Amino acid sequence: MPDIHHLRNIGVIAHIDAGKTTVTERMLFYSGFSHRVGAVDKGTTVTDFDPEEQERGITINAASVTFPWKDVEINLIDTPGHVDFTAEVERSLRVLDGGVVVFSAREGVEAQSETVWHQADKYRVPRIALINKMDREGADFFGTLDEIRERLNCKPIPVNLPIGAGPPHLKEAFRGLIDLISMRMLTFVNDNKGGEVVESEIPAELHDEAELWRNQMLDQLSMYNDALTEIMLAEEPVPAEMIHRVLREATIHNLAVPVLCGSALDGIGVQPVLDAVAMYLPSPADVPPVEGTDPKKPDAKLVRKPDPDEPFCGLVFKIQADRHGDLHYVRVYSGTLKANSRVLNPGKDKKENVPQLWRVQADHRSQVDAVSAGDIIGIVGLRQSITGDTLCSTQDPILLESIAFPETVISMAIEPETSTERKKLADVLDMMKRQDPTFRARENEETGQTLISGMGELHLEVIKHRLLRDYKLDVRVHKPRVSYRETIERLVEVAGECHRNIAGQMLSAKVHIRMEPLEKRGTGSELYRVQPGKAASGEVPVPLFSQPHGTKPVVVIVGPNVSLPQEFLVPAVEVLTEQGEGGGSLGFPLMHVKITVLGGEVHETGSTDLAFRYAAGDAFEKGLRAAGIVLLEPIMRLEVTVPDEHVGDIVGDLQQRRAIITRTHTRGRNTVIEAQAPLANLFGYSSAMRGLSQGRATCTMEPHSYGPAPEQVLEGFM
Ligand SMILES: Nc1nc2c(ncn2[C@@H]2O[C@H](COP(=O)(O)OP(=O)(O)OP(=O)(O)O)[C@@H](O)[C@H]2O)c(=O)[nH]1
Ligand SMILES: [Mg+2]
Repeated sequence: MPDIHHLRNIGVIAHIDAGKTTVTERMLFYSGFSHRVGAVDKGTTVTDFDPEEQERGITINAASVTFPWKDVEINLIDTPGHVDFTAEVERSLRVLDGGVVVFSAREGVEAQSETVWHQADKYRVPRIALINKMDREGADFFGTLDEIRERLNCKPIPVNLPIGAGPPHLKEAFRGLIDLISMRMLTFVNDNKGGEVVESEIPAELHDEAELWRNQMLDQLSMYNDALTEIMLAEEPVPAEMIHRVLREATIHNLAVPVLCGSALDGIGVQPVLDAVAMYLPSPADVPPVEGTDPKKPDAKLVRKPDPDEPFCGLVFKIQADRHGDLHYVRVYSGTLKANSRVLNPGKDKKENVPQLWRVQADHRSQVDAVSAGDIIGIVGLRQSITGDTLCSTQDPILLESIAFPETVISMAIEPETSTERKKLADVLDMMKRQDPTFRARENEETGQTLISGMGELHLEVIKHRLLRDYKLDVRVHKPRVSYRETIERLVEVAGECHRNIAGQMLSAKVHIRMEPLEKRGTGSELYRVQPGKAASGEVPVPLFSQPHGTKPVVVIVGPNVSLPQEFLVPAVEVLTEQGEGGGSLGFPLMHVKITVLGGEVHETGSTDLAFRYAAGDAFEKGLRAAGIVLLEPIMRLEVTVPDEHVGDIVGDLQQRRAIITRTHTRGRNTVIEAQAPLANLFGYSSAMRGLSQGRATCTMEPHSYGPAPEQVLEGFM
């Protein structure tokens, strides 16, 4: 097991097609992990091993590999760039310590680069940037650098400069780098033997430019370190070791982003990226201790240091189903985890056996006996845990923050052709749900149809392929449509009652509730737990959990002065929560709704647990009826990049699709149009857009929010 200081957990993140998988493939080759360089376009890379990925030439699943580079061991996750698979990026960034952000020197900072950048900001993940594809026609290192600075609002510091730009047939083709720290020229032997890096003198004609950029780098770095400033003021040479140290500190504290350049396809500039990973990105020991709460006392904050001798804790961030059983990927934050041990899942208050530990190498794996703080490992044999769950030592419980995933926006009805297929379908869908937290499937017993939902057209298309091709299920698949949600229109206060004669006993109870629309999603701090067995009277409610990115669409709380006994309050809250999760008046999932239990009436006889369940159910129904329906539809954020001469056509078409154009700006010879539009009007948009621009416009879209649907759509459901 490597020493923690020599470990790097990193993710490669970027817009689709920037070259993440190609960079990864080269890294694996130069590290000696693999003996040949695979190509994305031939479907032969290590990390795009899924046939679906190989056919489409894009990454769909985040794949992890571990390889050595000089004296460090790198756990790397190659993430997908397509927005439909953004959850893969989210969960990877949640558990990684550093990121390599890849940009295309030709396209610059694209829409999804901004999205992944902000995801990395959210988890405060230190980054280095690679400006890739320097060999492409129109590659612009300095233009991309400016965009990184301006659009991503950060302090990029180039540590190498390109020599030339563009494809080999150009006179000034991209052919190597100047290392601004060693002030040497680097060229790269692109052969099958492991790729040698050749150092030489900087050509005389490039010397001044190199000096200029080195001085800029030192000026920027001097802001972070007084000793460096003093050396510079004294006009003495700054030692390379000092530059590395200051840059490392600045990077780890998210103050600066080292920028490199290269062409992964031609094998130029990849080894310096590996050096930069080792040199500037943090080891698990460099990041702050992980924070969590005591599962029994949610207000009590706990921390665990990244130390093998601390009590064990880790987070499940991914599940991969497999015929030998599910493989749970876990980031170990503290302590040591051994095979054949027992751990606690504190969120579910369940103990779990950990029979086997596996180190995963893309589609291969090897068994290990133990793993310690800072590492990433696969566990086979867990039964209860799902993505986002904490695992910890049974003696020293700690609950870590879970991972929040976005809401689905698009649905598709599927139905089994025969009843024997039904069971098979249900099993496969269950497995898919375990693997993919942004995939939902719900069976409608009346129609026999199952509604599956996901993040976009491509997401559902990939799932459809899996069902039909990989699992050979005989199912009919309908056209995709948008995933609607419901919320309520106004605040209401209602009383739900129960007067029922059940098995000769008269049951009676009354529950008062308030139901109100929430402007935004409920946050964790608004969630309260009723502690079974304790009187709730006059008690300040206890937060259930604190989850800043809380995704509870329906929040149920108990008002401060409720004097109902716990034995009735608990079932009432349970029913309200269940009903809230069950959907609204039109059967769509509810969101942005808060329900407060205001009180209730206990009758001398007949007030039982069951009576309160009925009364709460009645209150929920009455509340929904009185509060009015608002049908919500998904609104997408679009970014269309289009040559100037086609802007008019694209804008006209967007307006017809009820789009609101939020901003336009120019990038090179193109106009970038940013807009928001209902997903319902965007089906088939990519091909329409290509038609209007003779194939020259490109577009990305991602879910933005849910907004009220037009009246006629609502009427269609009434
Ligand atoms: N010319 C050139 N092409 C490159 C370079 N790097 C990658 N490509 C090509 O760009 C395309 C996309 O590369 P990938 O490595 O799949 O990009 P990715 O970022 O992994 O894409 P997704 O995983 O789908 O988001 C492929 O056709 C690569 O061959 C490069 O440095 N120069
Ligand atoms: Mg890829």
